[in-house]
Amino acid sequence: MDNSTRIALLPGDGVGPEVMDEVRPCLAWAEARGRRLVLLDLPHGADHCLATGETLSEAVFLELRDRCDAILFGAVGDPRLPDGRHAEQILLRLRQDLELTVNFRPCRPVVVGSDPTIDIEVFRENTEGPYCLQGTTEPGRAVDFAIHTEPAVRRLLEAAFQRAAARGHSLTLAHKANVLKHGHGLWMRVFGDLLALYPQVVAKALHADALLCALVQDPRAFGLIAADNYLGDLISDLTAAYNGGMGVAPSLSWAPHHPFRCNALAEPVHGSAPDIAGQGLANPVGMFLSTALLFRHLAWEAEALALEDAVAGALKAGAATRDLGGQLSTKAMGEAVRARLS
Ligand code: GGG
Repeated sequence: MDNSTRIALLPGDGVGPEVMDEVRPCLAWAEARGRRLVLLDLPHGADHCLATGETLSEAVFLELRDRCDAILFGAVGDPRLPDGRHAEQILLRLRQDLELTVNFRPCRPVVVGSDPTIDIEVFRENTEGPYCLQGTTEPGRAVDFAIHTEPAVRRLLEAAFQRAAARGHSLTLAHKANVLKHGHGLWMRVFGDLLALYPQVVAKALHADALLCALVQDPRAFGLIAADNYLGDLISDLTAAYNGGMGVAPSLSWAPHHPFRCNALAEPVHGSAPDIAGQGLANPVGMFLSTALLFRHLAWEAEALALEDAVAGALKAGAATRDLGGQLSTKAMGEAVRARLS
C-alpha cells in the first residue's frame, strides 16, 4: 500500500500563487530528506471560476476530503467577484465541511524589533459563529445569523485546554456573554465544564472588549486565547501586529475528532491582497510558517523546526520585504529563507 502523504496545493487568488511558489521547494526539500509525498495542484480560485463557472465541484471536494491528508492554501478574494461567493464556496466550505473546528494562530515574534518575550496562541473556532453564512438582506434590514453548537465549542475549548495544560500556559476565553446571551452563554457554560476538568490550567473568561484593551497594554500577560470565529479573527489580527503584521502570521486548522482523511489546512492569516498582487511585493513568511505548522501536524518535527529556524535566521540577518521596512521581493525573501534550509 502507498503510504505517501498526499497534500493538495490551492494557491488561490491575488498574492496566493506568489507566496505558494516560495514554499513549493520546501516540499521538494522534505521529500529529499525522505518524506514520501504526493502533491495535487489545484487551480480553484477566481480565475478558474471566471473561466469555467466552477468554484469547488463536489468531485474535487470529495477528492480532497477522502484522498488527501492535508491542504496547503494560499489566499482567496478577488475584486472581479465582489460578492465573495467563490471564497465562501472554496475556503469557508473546506473549513466547514471538513469540520476543521480549530484554527491555531500562534504569535511568537521573530521579526527584528518585535518583543521576543511575547508568546500568544489564538485558538479560533473556524466553522460557526456569524461566519455560518446564513442571513438575509431585505429592504432596510439585514440579518446575519450566528450559530454556536455545543460539539464545535467543546472541541475548540478542549483543544485549547489541552494545549494550555501541555505548555503550562494560561488560557483566556474572549466572549461577549453580557450581550450575546445565547451563543456566548453556551461558550461560558462549556468553558465552566472544562475549567473543572483542567484544574492545573490558570484560566479565565474576559469580555472581548476589555481583553483587547489589556492585550494592547500588556501582551506578555497572555498565553492562550480561545474565541469564537468572529472574535478570534479580530484578536489574531491584533496579535499579528506584535510580529511585523499580517504578512508574517501563520495558521493551521484541524479537526480534533478526525472525521475525514483530510485533517489539516495550513494557510497564512493574510488574504489575497489584490492591491499588491503580481508585483513581487507580498511577504512569503506567513506562508513559510504555515508550512512549518503543517509539517509539525504531520509529525515532521525536524522539518518544522528547520523551516522555522530558517525564517528566524533570515529575518535576524536583515532579510525583509517592504511590509517589514525592507526592499526584498517575494522571491528574494523566499530565497533568503530557503538558503538557510540544510
Ligand atoms: N489565507 C486567508 C484568506 O485567504 N482569507 C480570506 C478570507 O476570506 N478569509 C475569511 C476568514 O479568514 O474567515
